[in-house]
Amino acid sequence: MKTKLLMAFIAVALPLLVSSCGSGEKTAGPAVQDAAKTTGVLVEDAWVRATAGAKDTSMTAAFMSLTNPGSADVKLTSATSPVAGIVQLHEMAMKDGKMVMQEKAGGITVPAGSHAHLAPSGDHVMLMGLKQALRPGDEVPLTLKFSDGSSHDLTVPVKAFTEEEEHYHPTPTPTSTP
Ligand SMILES: [Cu+2]
Repeated sequence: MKTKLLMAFIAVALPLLVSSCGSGEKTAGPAVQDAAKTTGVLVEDAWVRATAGAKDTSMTAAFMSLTNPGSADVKLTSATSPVAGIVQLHEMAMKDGKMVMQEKAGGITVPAGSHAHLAPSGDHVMLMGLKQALRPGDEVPLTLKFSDGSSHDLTVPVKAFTEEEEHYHPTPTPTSTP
């Protein structure tokens, strides 16, 4: 009887636990990768920021949630995309009181049994030297390579350039005169 209850609890609670992290944005829609090919790190909710409306249309960034179900840390070590001349792994850092982005030495660690969230104002996959404009609704091929030797070929949706622009280009808050 007790065992039965416990099993029921596990069946209900486990999916919740697994999905509880990074569930803030559930706008990504269906999974962007073939689950059958998944090894090592899981990639979820990947998206690329559209260049439409951006000040600098030669570069943009990809964001995603990475989950490492294994017992050893894994690093995202590199990424490539046919739409970009250069792809780098970036982090945001405070320099002289200003948030700047810079290449993340050694890659982005996905801790064992945990997550890494690539998000605006945090770590991101930087796409530079874009060969085309990226509009909402477009899809961008993106290949991720991990330190465990695995790689993921993704098709990542492009989403509208929104308020996170201010993390890259701080602008004064509009003030309304009383
Ligand atoms: Cu960057």
